[in-house]
Amino acid sequence: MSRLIVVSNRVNPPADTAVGTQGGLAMALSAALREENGIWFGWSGQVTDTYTGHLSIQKIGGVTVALTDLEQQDVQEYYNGYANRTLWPLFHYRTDLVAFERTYDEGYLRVNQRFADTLFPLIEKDDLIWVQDYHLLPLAQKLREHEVKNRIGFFLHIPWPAMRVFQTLPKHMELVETLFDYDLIGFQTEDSLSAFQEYVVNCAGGELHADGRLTAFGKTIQAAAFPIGIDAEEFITAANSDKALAFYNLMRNSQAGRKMITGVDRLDYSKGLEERFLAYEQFLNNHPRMEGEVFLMQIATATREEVGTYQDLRARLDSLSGRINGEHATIDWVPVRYVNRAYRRDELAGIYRASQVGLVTPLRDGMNLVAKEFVAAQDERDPGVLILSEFAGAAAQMKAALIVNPFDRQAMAEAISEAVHMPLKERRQRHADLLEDVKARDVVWWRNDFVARLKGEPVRLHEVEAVA
Ligand code: ADQ
Repeated sequence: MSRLIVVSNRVNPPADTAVGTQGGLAMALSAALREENGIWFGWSGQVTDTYTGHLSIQKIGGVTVALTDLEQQDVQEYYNGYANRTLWPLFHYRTDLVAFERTYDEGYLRVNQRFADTLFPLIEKDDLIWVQDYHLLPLAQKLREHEVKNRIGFFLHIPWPAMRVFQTLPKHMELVETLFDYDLIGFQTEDSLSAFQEYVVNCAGGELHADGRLTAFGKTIQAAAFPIGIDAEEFITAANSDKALAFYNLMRNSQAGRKMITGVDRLDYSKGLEERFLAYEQFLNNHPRMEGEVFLMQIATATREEVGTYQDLRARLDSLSGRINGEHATIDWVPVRYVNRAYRRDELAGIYRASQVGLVTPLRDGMNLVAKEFVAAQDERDPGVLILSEFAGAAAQMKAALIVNPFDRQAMAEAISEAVHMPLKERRQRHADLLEDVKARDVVWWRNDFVARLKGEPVRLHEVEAVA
């Protein structure tokens, strides 16, 4: 029987399946791995003095995981370097923040080689291999060098940038050539898929066939959009749990009748947090009567703290939130509650449910699962309003949200005003439309579609069209 091997930079299967403690993606991948008797392979998160290639195989929550340690230089050059200082900003259109350093490039290829060398002995003849995200773009090429003939798929969780942006990457063509060692490449959106196709056809001299296959570098692959979802049922259950209710009550009490506008993000420049703070300030300036009637609850968990750009961003946000509070606060009202902590999923669900507005305004985002979680957590009888950036992948599906351009401060300020004043009937209608899609295209739908396509089974295109 064929097994599924998932490969990702970090491996995080749930140790227990208790609602509220785990991310939907980790749960969905773990469920697939349990069903298909699979293995989850990746970096342990541990650092050794020198790379040993030692594999630690364990069972966590019924899932077999195979972990390898990396050495410090690997982490610096591959993870903090090429992945997070080169590819992440580039793929999010921040060419101004991209660092091109030869050592990063070398470290990235070296770690992909190490992953392939370490994974190779585990692979059996009929196994399906599913590689996740931008850390591991060249992995299939390194596996093929070991004569691995298995079907290998790749899913990119972040956007694929427009051709002229991607071309700023030194050795861009070599990187794309490595992708032609996969059988199937999945993107979050049609927009990313078209950008990739455009590059292949117009820059790499390839061919796009009528059935969507792409030929270049003497090889033919499948490429398609597979928009990721959340585990909607699990999140709805979490939102109705005792823990969520406790958080809901806590928030409602502390709101004291004021409307809560909520943002939940990793502290990342792609999430548009500065622009969001400024738009909220603009809203207060435009609508002085709303002072004391609303507040912004921004939860932003620090990530990638070893990368300087993230330290700078954190300092700017500290100062911006301080400035807005300094200018607008009164003795009994603070306009911005800015929190740098992480919360459990059931706690987050309670916070979303207590919110009148969800503000999800990334400058660029592969999908954005917070938008979907916000919708799933709402009380259908009295739902909050989702404001969503047109540059989040989720915007292609979530058309009943208030769609905004996060670079347009005035338009965002007016969307906040529209959201806080929206009548109940319209809120319910918009929410019902959004929830239908969040439930229909959940994470299990996404995973099954990708795996079926990787196995060579026809995708459920008719279902995509039906809910679109
Ligand atoms: P991320 O950039 O991490 O993911 P997102 O899709 O919003 O972005 O997922 C963030 C997750 O972290 C959500 O499940 C959210 O609940 C959780 N989270 C955020 N802040 C938190 C906090 N303070 N406490 C607890 N949990 C918190 C990448 C891509 C996205 C893509 C996903 C999945 O950048 O575009 O949607 O992968 O493919």
